Amino acid sequence: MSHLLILGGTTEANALSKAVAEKGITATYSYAGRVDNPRPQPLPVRVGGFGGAEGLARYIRDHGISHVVDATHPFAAQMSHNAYRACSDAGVSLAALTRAAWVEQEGDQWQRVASIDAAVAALNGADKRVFLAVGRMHLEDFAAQPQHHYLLRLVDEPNELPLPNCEVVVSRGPFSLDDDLALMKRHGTELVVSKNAGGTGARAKLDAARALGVPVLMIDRPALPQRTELSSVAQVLDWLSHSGVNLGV
Ligand code: 3Y8
Ligand code: NAP
Repeated sequence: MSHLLILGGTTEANALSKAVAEKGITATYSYAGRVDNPRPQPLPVRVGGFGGAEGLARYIRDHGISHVVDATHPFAAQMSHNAYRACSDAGVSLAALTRAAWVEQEGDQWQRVASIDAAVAALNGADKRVFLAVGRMHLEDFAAQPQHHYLLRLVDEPNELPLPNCEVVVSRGPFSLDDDLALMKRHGTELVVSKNAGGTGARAKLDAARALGVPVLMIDRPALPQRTELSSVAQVLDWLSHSGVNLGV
């Protein structure tokens, strides 16, 4: 009997969830529990950490998980490393559903940095109007550069903010070019700070930056484990069927 665990939290994970549910494949969708109201899924959902790689290996054994698809965000590196270790310990198949990194295009003005810390360091200097589109979890790091006027886009209303000079937009993606153009014009954005998330859900800010002639500070992805990487739902379904999962009709 197969049972698929989807490590979710992305647009691609949601597309996979829909396809897996439609095929009647036994599966569970997993969220970390980062936001107040995660998007509902057409599969049974579990929320919260597993307790490290050991906890995930235990979850796999206790729930008869036969396959794991790591469809987490490319910056969810700890989860991806844990999934790799847990699946090899528990002897179950693992594949990642990933999306290609964004690449600089004609008209883009990117400065690439290797990490969030490097992005903080690169913000040294005179105050600017900065669209800090990296979420909530690392905002404290940017308190080292309080001189800027920040536009923050967050999924949930924040409790407190570590930045003295900022305005907040509460909005979850996927985002549109028109909305991001209007947002950046209204804010008078002079620099966009972005993780290289890839995919379609968050790229509107890059297209808006290009259209407005605004530079982008682009944070490269952290290192991820060497694992089977698939780039579409169809490839995942094919991988499942070739590793013994009955795709129903
Ligand atoms: C909880 C689950 C869909 C999936 C939506 C994708 C697209 C929109 C773009 C900007 C960038 C950011 C952030 C972002 C995007 C999708 C996708 C994606 C970036 C949800 C979701 C969860 C999270 C967690 C959240 C983080 C934050 C990061 C906001 C659901 C909506 C900035 C990443 O407040 C917090 O603690 C937020 C935490 C991790 C990064 C951070 O450091 O704060 N995502 N985002 C998941 C869980 O609990 O397991 O409700 O859907 C999912 C999505 N966020 O089709 O609907 O696939 O990438 N998410 C980044 O890229 O920089 C926003 O504003 O331009
Ligand atoms: P992370 O730093 O790699 O993971 C930290 C810990 O959070 C993990 O060790 C695990 O806890 C728990 N965790 C992470 N993802 C989980 C999941 N899908 N199900 C259950 N537990 C999970 O992860 P993150 O960057 O905080 O990302 C958390 C979630 O937000 C993921 O679902 C990710 O896809 C989504 N997301 C993240 C970003 C981003 O920019 N980081 C962007 C969009 C969406 P234990 O060690 O206790 O098991």
